[in-house]
Amino acid sequence: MERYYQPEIETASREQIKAWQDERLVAQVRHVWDNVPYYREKMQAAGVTPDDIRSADDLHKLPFLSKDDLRKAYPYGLVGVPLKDCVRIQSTSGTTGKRVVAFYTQADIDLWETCCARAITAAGGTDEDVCQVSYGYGLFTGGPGLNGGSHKVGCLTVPTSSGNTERQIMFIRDLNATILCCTPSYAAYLGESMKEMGLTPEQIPLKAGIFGAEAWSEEMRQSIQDTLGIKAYDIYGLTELSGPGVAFECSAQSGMHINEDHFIAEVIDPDTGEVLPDGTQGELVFTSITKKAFPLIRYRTRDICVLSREKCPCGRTHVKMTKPRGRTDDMLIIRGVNVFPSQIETVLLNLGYPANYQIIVGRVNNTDTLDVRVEMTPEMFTDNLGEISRRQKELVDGLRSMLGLTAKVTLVAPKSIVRSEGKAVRVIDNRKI
Ligand code: DLL
Repeated sequence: MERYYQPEIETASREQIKAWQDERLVAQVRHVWDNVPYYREKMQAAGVTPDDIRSADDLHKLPFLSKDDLRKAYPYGLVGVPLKDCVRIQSTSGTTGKRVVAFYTQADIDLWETCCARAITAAGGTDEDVCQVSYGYGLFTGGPGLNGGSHKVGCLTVPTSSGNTERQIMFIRDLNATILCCTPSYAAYLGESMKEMGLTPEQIPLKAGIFGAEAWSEEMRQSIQDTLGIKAYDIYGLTELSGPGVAFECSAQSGMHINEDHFIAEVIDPDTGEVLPDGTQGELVFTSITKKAFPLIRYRTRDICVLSREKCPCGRTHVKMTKPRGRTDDMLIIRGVNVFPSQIETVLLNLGYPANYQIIVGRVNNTDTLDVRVEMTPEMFTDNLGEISRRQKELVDGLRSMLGLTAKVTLVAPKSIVRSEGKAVRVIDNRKI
């Protein structure tokens, strides 16, 4: 039974989607003007009033909202409804020092969970499935969002939260879990641990994984799929916009459909703010058109991706976004060259290394240094120095051709790089200290 495949919405014509967006945007702009003084002041400063917004074509007239605005308005300054109508907050991990608190009415939670239910359904989930949610529960949106989606689909939900790898594996095996939701780095870790226990993909009951919350490469997808014997689907979202489920992958596994009945997506040039045509890489900007407690208009995500409206074999018509290549604030500038950690990951995985690595950036004599610590698999591990230096050279060459930079590569023993149970921390930038 596929209650959360909603073809009347998910395969609607472009005209129908546009009509929903027009109507909902006009109402949302009126809502923030009437109820959020912070927005009204920003709009007044930009010389726009709700009367100027007659359809989604007028979206570009509205000012952008940035993480800086969220910080200024913290904690209550962007709330659009009386607090008595809010039933929950969620918050970001604050790893970049910019904690965000998002507010939800019951209706906001319902639409968020519906988005997550669509994602689980698109990954083949039904009420026959056992869905283990190994994203963190609590302030992080991963656990609560997928938990709610799993309930809506009617899966038997196993709310393990993150961590305690032995127990995770025990539940997967004992309860015959068929769907696993967690970060891709934790999925890789679980896969590695099961392999070490001698489990073959055929002995693992999982059939699908719903992995997101951090950038992961196609190579990493392939490696997780092979180890766990599953299909691995990407899911995207951010706390500011509700959490996971803003966009999700379908059976085509080639980009994520954005839930366009709830969010309008634009891609802009991060330097000029100019709106770019579909198919061009730029910064993703979202407008939430249905959420009421924490409505965000033209929110700059800092995520870099490309939008595509090409016909999808799954039949869904909602616009697709590519896997975010990284964030504008993840991008490292090393000796003047732009480097995304995901590019380094691609080189390592293509050469057969696991996705366990650390990127250390420093500065010596006013020159940036790039050190990459790469973990070997147990099969690669050797004390043959000739073999190690051959491997190092191969990695240095691979990185040079991908990045145009010479990196120092250090090969380290299996399991010596700390594993992540949530979002992996791969970059240490000592230049900022
Ligand atoms: O990470 C929400 C989430 C939970 C998404 C579980 C998917 C699964 P935040 O902690 O607010 O929310 O972080 C949001 O994470 O702006 C992206 O930079 C990054 N991100 C999220 N999903 C993906 C993905 C959650 N699939 C930030 N690929 C976003 C790449 C992702 N990056």
